[in-house]
Amino acid sequence: RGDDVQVHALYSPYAPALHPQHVRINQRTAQWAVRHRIGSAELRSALVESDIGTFAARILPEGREDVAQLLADFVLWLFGVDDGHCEDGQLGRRPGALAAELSRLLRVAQNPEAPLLPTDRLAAGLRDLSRRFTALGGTPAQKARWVDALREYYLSVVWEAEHRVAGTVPTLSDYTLMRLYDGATSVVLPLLELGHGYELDPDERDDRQVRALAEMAYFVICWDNDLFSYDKEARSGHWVLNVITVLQHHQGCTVEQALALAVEQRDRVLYLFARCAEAVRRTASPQLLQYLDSLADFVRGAQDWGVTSARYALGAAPIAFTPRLERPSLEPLDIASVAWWWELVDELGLERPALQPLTV
Ligand code: 3E9
Ligand code: MG
Ligand code: MG
Ligand code: MG
Ligand code: MG
Ligand code: MG
Repeated sequence: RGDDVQVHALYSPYAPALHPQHVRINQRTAQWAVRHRIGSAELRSALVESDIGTFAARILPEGREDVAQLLADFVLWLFGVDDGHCEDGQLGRRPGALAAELSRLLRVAQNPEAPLLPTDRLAAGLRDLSRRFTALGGTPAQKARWVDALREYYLSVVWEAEHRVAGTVPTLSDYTLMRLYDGATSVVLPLLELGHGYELDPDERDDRQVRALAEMAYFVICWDNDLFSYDKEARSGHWVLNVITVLQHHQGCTVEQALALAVEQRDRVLYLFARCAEAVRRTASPQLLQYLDSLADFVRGAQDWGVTSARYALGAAPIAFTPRLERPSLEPLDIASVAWWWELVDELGLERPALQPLTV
């Protein structure tokens, strides 16, 4: 990592896992990107070198290979949008025009037969993904869920674009809320169900505690990404939002202090996730058990992919993981948009760890 920016072993209680067909999945995703000519030639070759198929193979280590393939192609497509349109592209500085283009893409996802954006390659790629989602057995309700999740991702990148144009830095609470969606984590969840051949009861999936668990997973995946991608984003020469930047800006602290704070935050949320998931499992349906397993695979998969992918180039100074947290805490973070997650501690009757840290 950069000169004085050092992350020690990160807390991660889950075991690494990888689909046995990961090499084939990764190769096919590279072929898919080339066939659909996703992004500029430069972006495409960078994406093809990033082992995105391996990422999907880590998210669905025991899932259907055809769904892992769909997920891999979809994640590559998402990077095509996030890098190509939002972060490096012209639309990323025009929130209104970005909203219009993303709304057309949303319609293509929902109705691939609609003759919208007929010559656009990202639209053609999305059409293929949408058709495959249905062909692989995705139900109308799962498809609607996927389209809705894309909509919340799109809404958050428009929010992000406004900050990019204005050159402003959101508050930590606003950043957290926006980041729950602009990491494109929620769009992956319908594929976790499809990948294991079940449909979670909507009342179980949207149960307040279960939704809190999914959101905690999004938080950890995005905070970890902010740690892994900090160098890439700081070096890019572009305005990029990242929790390190947000903390530095609002707390007036150094990069090292911001980094330590971000690590403390992701530790606290991941510990809360692990403890709450353990408690929720006691009364969970078989489908919910699988869903919780998949959330853990997603968290761990994002970590193992993040520290090894050429995209972040951390290879020379890899970050290690440890299943032990030295000072576990169930005290809430002071972040208004997500502090309610800690209400689960009493709701689920969790016992607090004996030694609480003295500082917050
Ligand atoms: C957003 O974060 C990255 C997503 C839009 C790319 C697609 C990834 C997923 C669907 C799975 C979630 C994985 C993550 C968040 C790595 P950002 O900071 O723009 O990603 P970057 O790679 O540029 O740091
Ligand atoms: Mg982004
Ligand atoms: Mg990015
Ligand atoms: Mg960039
Ligand atoms: Mg990032
Ligand atoms: Mg497992």
